[in-house]
Amino acid sequence: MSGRASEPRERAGAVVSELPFELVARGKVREVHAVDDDRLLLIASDRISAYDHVLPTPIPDKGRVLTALSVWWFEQLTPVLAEHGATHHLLAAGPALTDVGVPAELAGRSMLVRRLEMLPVECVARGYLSGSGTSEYQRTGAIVDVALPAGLVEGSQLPEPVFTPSTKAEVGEHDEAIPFGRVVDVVGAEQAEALRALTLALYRRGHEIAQDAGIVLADTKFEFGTAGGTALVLGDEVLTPDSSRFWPATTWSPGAAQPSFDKQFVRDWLTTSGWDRVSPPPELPEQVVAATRDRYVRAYEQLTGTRFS
Ligand code: PZK
Repeated sequence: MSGRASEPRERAGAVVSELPFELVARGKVREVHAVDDDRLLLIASDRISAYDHVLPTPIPDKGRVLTALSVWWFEQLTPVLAEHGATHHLLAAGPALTDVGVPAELAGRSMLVRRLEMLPVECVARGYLSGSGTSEYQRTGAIVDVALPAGLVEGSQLPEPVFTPSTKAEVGEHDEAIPFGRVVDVVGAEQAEALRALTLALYRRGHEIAQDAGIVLADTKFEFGTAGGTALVLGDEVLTPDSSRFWPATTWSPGAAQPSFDKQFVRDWLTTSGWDRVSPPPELPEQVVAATRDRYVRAYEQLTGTRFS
């Protein structure tokens, strides 16, 4: 992917005139820039996706909230990583980033990270049945090679969290669940076992912290890399609503689709708007934007126990 440094670029909520780093990867709502040979800058936009589309209306502060939440989770998870001989990729975030040339207006939505060799597997942990997991389970009684007990329904808590890795799909495609044996083929047995153990340990700790804050962490996806060795390094964003399913604990009730902590107002409005889910999606009304911004801020404040500002 080509990106020219210093070229003005449109962004949700802001036009950035001076970003002196080359674009190396772009996701639906985030991008990665190269700072130097050893460091990358992950920038979270205010864009929001729903039903596989990026909406034309940004959610103010979403990028700053998700970045602050990731940074907070990296700190919370450091002891779990250490128990497994692992680390994370975060080097710095926030105002300190102006020292490496990040414009002040972008610093709050940016993380400076170690450049890793990323492992080509998405490390998914599920503690509840939902989404593609439910459809797999209804068809086969399992999620790929992970057998589950009979009688589970959409939203059920699983007897134990499970590791259901997936492949990174091409742009526009959905990730595809793969058997553990495929992970072994790709990274070797020892690394595959380490990924599974660490993914489940991180999920368990995240679930425990979220539960204490009134949030059900239904599932999440981690990405790991290495940096010139065999030790695992936790990368990407962690335990945000964009990489995980967050449900309000107060309304958790297995048997039907659970309301999303963050996106439910957006989904409800889109499904009653007459949008066909194929055409470009419509602009969101301001009250849906405000309510959704509030949900992201509430997720941050509930989890961290501190005000977002
Ligand atoms: C890296 N991605 C996925 C994330 C996107 C795409 N520490 C790292 N070292 C090397 N590469 C990556 C990372 C991280 N994290 C991750 N692409 C490259 C990705 C965010 C936005 F557009």
